[in-house]
Amino acid sequence: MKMSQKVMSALVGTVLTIGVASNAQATTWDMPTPYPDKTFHTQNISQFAADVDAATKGALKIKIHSAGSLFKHPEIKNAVRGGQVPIGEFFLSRLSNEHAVFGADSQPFLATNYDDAAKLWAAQKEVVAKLLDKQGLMPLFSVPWPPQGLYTKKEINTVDDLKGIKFRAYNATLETFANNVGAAPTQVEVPDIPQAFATGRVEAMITSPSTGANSKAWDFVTHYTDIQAWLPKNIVVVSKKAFRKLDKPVQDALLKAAADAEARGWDMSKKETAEKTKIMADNGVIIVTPAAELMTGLQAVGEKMLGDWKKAAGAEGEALLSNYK
Ligand code: PCA
Repeated sequence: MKMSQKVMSALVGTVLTIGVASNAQATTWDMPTPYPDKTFHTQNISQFAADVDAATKGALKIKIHSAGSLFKHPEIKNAVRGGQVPIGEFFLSRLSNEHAVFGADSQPFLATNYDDAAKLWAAQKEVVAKLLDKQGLMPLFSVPWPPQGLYTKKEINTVDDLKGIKFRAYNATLETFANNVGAAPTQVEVPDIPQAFATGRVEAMITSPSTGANSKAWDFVTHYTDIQAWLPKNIVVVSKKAFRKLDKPVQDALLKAAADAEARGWDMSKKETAEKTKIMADNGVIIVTPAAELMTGLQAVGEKMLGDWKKAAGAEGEALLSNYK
């Protein structure tokens, strides 16, 4: 099966090369992402793909496969690593099971605004690149989601109010956080959020105003408490092997488009925060400034988790934190 697929794609490749004789170098890269088309991250990578196309005069085309349609979220990193696809986007902190430093941006209340998130990324970048390099991967760019807030079906004034609630999680850190506040976490991917609420699998979640508004949170929750707990990031990685196969000018164009995408993505993210919070308010979600008691309680959980994270992240984690501070 594998072999015949290879032969097939070699044949298809030959036909395509003959077909575009004017540009014998034309390459198309399939790029999986877990997130739907209307997500600002997906819009940003669409622009990235258009920029690469334009800058290379069509020599490198990137075809985006959104919403987990080509590979499911948990498979994307290994699909790039294994050479099934040359490039992909995923949620960086999902790799925290490999090394805790990947999860720095999901530590509750470590970096809660864009300036701190930028400092954290600056401190994190090198060690992330080093760890990915060992797997034959190279990061191209990374963009944060807006600050993470709390979505519930009732007013939440203290940590105790979260006890026993079925809670949607998107990584191990959020799962731990939910467990620490006495909630019951379940992993649910973004495209499945409305369904998970509709069927009662989950009753609450922590995510950005982007994902809340895009999921039409007003259909299934009443309150959005703006706790600004952390700004987790997506990362786009490329296989080094695929990268090396590109001509130097194409490589340079790709890196330039990636740098532009990172800058543009951070700006888009900042804009999203207010825009998407307003959309939720306009649709009847009650936007709540968190009670002091709730914040104190959540921050205490964050402190405890940071202690555990430091132990797990070892020397790399220590270096990261001291760079950050
Ligand atoms: N949206 C994604 C990741 C963080 C965010 O804001 C999600 O909810 O899975």
